[in-house]
Amino acid sequence: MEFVQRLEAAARHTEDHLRALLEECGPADDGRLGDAMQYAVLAGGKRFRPLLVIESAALFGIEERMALNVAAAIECVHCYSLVHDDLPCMDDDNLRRGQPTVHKAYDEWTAILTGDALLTLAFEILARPTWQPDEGVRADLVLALAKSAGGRGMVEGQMLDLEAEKLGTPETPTINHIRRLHALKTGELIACACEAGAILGHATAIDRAALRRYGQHLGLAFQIADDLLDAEGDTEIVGKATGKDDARGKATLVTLLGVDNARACLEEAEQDAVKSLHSFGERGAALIEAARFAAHRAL
Ligand code: GRG
Repeated sequence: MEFVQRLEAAARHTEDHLRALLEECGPADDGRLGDAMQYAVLAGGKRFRPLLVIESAALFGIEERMALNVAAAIECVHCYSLVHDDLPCMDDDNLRRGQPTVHKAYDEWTAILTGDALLTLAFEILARPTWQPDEGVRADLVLALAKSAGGRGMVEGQMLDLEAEKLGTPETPTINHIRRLHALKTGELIACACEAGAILGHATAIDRAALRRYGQHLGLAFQIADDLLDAEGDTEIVGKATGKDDARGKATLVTLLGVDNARACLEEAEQDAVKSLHSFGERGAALIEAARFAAHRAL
């Protein structure tokens, strides 16, 4: 199967699973919160992180139906982060996935509570005993996601990003500062999606570390591609506002290094990601294609 077809299939299956999970574990009545959670989760998105969970787990012979629960949990965390990031007090965006952001379609307090509910739902999905009999695997997944999403992971990355933009600290961001910010804000959740496949597959510590490393390089490539799309992309295609980093004077690898040098960094990150898969041989083909997709994506 071509990579794009794999991604589309993973997206379809993850969405079906998310729909069922929201039905089963979402708010008990058909009110505003349940409605907004569905809006935040089911209205589009590439579902790239779910694909990474599915393909990483497949390396160890784990069937897609076992990986889908983890894929859905990580996608819930991703969607929560987008809903909160779009709020006026953070990135202040009106458009996400080609549609009004949650606080525009509803209001700010609904958007905050929707994000809160999605974040906690993610951990409920992982902790429920029914889908995975091995409690060690469940606990390991909960721990990995908590570490990647929290105050030493994605939230810390978001904090560094907002401090730079709103407080102007550090006054002169270095390339290393930006790389660290990206590693936390974008890389941690992507690395967690890859590591989760290894956890599901009871992988050796060496294979697990290799997948995490792959995810970290992939995360950097994904973020530089995002910054290039902001600089050069078309809002109609990307589904969100573009040209924002330049207009706000935001430091990114593209604004600091220029488009050509940023593209060179992107290619290096893609190659580093591929190198991390070396020990998997031909079994790593799907993840190599995922790295190519992340680096050359148009949306
Ligand atoms: C609010 C704690 C908190 C964190 C927010 C994810 C995030 C951190 C901010 C979103 C803004 C941004 C550009 C983040 C970098 C990661 C990224 C490129 C997110 C968009 O992910 P895609 O392209 O989105 O996978 P879709 O819509 O396809 O799911």
